[in-house]
Amino acid sequence: MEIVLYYAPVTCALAPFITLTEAGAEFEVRTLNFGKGQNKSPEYLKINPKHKVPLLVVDGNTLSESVAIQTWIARTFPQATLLPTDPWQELQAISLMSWCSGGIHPFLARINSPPRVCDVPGTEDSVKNLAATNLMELFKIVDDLLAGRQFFFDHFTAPDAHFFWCQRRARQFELDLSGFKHCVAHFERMMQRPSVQKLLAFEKSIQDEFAKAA
Ligand SMILES: N[C@@H](CCC(=O)N[C@@H](CS)C(=O)NCC(=O)O)C(=O)O
Repeated sequence: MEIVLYYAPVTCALAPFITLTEAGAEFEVRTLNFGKGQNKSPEYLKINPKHKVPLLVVDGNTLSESVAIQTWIARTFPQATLLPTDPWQELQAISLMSWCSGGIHPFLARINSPPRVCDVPGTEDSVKNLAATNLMELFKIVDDLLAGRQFFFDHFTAPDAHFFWCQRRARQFELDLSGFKHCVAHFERMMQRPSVQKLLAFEKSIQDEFAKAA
């Protein structure tokens, strides 16, 4: 089986990178340089008209959307138990990832690029501030979920990788999450994982490459 992950530094494609690594999968990473618009190149648009990452290509078949990709990885490498085995708990995990993707991510995207949601001059700060306020409410919910726990379930599963990305992105936008002690502890725990260390080293090497090419 040939597995290819389309990825760009800093993006949510880091979640499936971590999950594939945790699965022990062999996979090739094809990196897109967003700064050079490679996600909007005719070649990439042919395989992903949404011009987004992550995109997984398995033996030539494409799969977009993080939640589907994470679920595919978990199902394809069951020995890694990347989703809980109990069916109800499995759906709870999918629910969490859907929320990361559809509930948390859109507010992070607004901070990243306010004009994509509002092009009225002078509203940029307001868009960012509203997104930050919403994110604080969402991180409080996660903080309560993680209270007394190392991970969302009784061991590392795919939603941990997905939420790790959300929290990392929020920190990159300098949101003060220090009040959310359980989220902070989760982030620190995730940072210790070899899969995350591998991702961070890979990301750095790509960022250095892009900086040289700029
Ligand atoms: N719902 C999608 C969101 C993917 C997404 O928004 N990816 C961003 C990076 S975090 C992207 O590729 N943006 C490029 C663009 O919109 O042109 C998922 O969960 O996979």
